[in-house]
Amino acid sequence: MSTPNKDLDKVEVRIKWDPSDQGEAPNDLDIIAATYPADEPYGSPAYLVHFDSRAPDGTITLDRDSRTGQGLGYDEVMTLELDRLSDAYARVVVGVAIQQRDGRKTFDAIENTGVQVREGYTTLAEDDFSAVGGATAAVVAEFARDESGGWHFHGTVRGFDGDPEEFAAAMGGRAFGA
Ligand SMILES: [Ca+2]
Repeated sequence: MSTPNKDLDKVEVRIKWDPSDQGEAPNDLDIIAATYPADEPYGSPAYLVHFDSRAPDGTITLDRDSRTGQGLGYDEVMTLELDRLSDAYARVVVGVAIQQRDGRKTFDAIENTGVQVREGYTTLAEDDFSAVGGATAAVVAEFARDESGGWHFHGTVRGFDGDPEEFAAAMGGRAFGA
């Protein structure tokens, strides 16, 4: 599903899922973006963006937030204005984590999950998490600057087992590949 794509300006990552059955703990998926410094692109994130954390310069924003998956269409949407990102940053990794507040929950346990990465009306990648059904979180997109400064996209879905905090700390590491 990988589509090499050069010189991206503004991209959108959106996810959808079905609510839990009545009486069960809510299904809450979160989009998490981690921005990495140019001088240490595989080090610790410079900052995270998710429902509870904003980009200091407003270039990455969570436009829609859901804690239940209720409603039509995409439930949670993040916009990344890569062309506005400071030169101090060279890499952005985006993941999706399932909240584990009420016990371990994997992608297999949630109906109709989907993720789409788009630039304008062009779909860069689309996935249903079926390949990582036993995971509690997954990396879904990676954006990196090339030597000319343009941003390009690596589409890949890689599973992770852990809570959202552990995932956010680990998702940009070498173990997840490049
Ligand atoms: Ca959420």
